[in-house]
Amino acid sequence: MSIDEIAARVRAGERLGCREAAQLWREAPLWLLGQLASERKRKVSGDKVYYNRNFHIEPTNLCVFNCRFCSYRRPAGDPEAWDYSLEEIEEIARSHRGEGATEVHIVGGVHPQHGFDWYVELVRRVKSVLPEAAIKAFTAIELGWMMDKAGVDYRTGLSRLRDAGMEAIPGGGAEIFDERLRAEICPEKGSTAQWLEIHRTAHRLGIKTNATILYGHVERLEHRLDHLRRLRELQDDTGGFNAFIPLKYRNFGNSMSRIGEVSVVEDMKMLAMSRLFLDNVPHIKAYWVMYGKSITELALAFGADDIDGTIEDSTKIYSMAGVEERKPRLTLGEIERMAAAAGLRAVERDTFYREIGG
Ligand code: V47
Repeated sequence: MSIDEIAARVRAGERLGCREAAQLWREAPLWLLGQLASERKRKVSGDKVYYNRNFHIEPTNLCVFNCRFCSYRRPAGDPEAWDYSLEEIEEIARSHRGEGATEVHIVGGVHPQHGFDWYVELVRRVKSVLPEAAIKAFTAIELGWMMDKAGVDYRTGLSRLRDAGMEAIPGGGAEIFDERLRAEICPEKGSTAQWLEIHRTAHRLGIKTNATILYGHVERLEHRLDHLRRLRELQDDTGGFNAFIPLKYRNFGNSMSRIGEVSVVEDMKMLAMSRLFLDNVPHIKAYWVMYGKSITELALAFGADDIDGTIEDSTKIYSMAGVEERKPRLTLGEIERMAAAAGLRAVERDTFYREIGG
């Protein structure tokens, strides 16, 4: 098939197979990918760029796992390690009162000691301090570890967390689904099957989740497409994913640093392909903390319709992995200017993509 024929099929709303997607990736000019992805984006969200008012809580950077790409983990006793108590976490939540946050994103390392009840109590306390904010908490990897350790089945465990106030689950921990590569870059970590099962269970309980991919390391195009295919299949079954977030491997301060980082052109292709391949996931997020502000502006011309949120200098995962923005924070003015630069309109949303104000 020619690129023109594939492009015509995409425009007609036909689903891309892995083979056509690979051909598009290899042979289509960048401008065409941008055009197709933007057309698709406009069908879903018109001229809108979504953002929210949010901040992160990262309870600890101690972690039972040792992923090769991670720049964030520290061993116990290290001067750069932190391990907050429930009281300290409650205090962090309190310090953000009055900012108008509609979402608290809680993720951290997988703690060696805490039991399941500790996490339930964490959610309950943050929710009681900020009842108006939605809690989007714990990657499937953290969840799998805490529930397996406590001998709680996923349905029961997720229901208990939901009853305490956890309303959504972030997309982290997916990394790369190909089992051989996963064994290479994060050998101890929870499996692909576990990640998918926890998201499936959450969706069945009505809990919305996000999905990610970590790209730009040892994987090849076929692994990226395999990853997208597995997500598309799950989404066909459940419809529970709100957003997909391609995460570019950042190479500072981790044991895969020698690999280097992929180009911005590659980033744009990854965003466009995500938008085109994942025809059943409504939102593609260009996570500005990871790309930086100027690449995020460009991402808005390659199918992204969401940039994440104001952040309020509350996350260290990417500053420790070498991104320029050491104290990540976006003002509403900056967000509006970024959207306008791309010919789009900034729209505030909540965790569930309901529009706020306007
Ligand atoms: O799972 C860790 C990634 C993820 C590096 O759901 C790295 O709205 C690049 O998932 N280079 C956590 N990436 C972050 C995450 C996320 C972020 C923003 C929004 C949402 C959402 C989810 O960060 C990890 C891992 O894939 N990561 N180290 C690194 N050196």
